Amino acid sequence: MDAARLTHGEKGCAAGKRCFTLLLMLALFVAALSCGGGTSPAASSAPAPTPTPTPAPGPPTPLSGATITITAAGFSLDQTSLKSYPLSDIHVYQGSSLTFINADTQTHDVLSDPFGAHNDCPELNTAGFLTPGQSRTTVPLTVLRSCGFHDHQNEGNALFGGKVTIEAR
Ligand SMILES: [Cu+2]
Repeated sequence: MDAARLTHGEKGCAAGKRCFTLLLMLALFVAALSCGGGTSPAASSAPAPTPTPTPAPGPPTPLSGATITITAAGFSLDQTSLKSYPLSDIHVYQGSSLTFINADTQTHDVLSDPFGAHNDCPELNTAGFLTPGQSRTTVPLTVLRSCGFHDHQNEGNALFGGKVTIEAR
């Protein structure tokens, strides 16, 4: 079918100069089109970002535990937990524990907020007094609530504190 059309077209062109002029104009038109078209795909393809696979939407899944290291600079949350939560807003599943490591050369005393009473989450008080190099894991956090915790020896210093929220599984 295409071959037949081509043959027919060639015959038509061979008939006169007019056909050549038309072809020339057509060629120029096509050239102009491809020129104009040449820039637009290049412009549109350049900024087109590769669709990055986005992680699961919504809030991160609560942790099944977290480790807080204490140095002279304050508390720091373990890197794995930090991918989901900051130290100031840790979320764990019910029954999880927090582990505190004293990596300082001084003693520290990890207790529940509030300052003075230390009774928001009594379970957190089981971390307690830690000598240099000592670490301790709290008893499981079973009650669904939010509790701040702090180093009793640095009360009021925001660097020596954090918060944990216990969530149902
Ligand atoms: Cu205190």
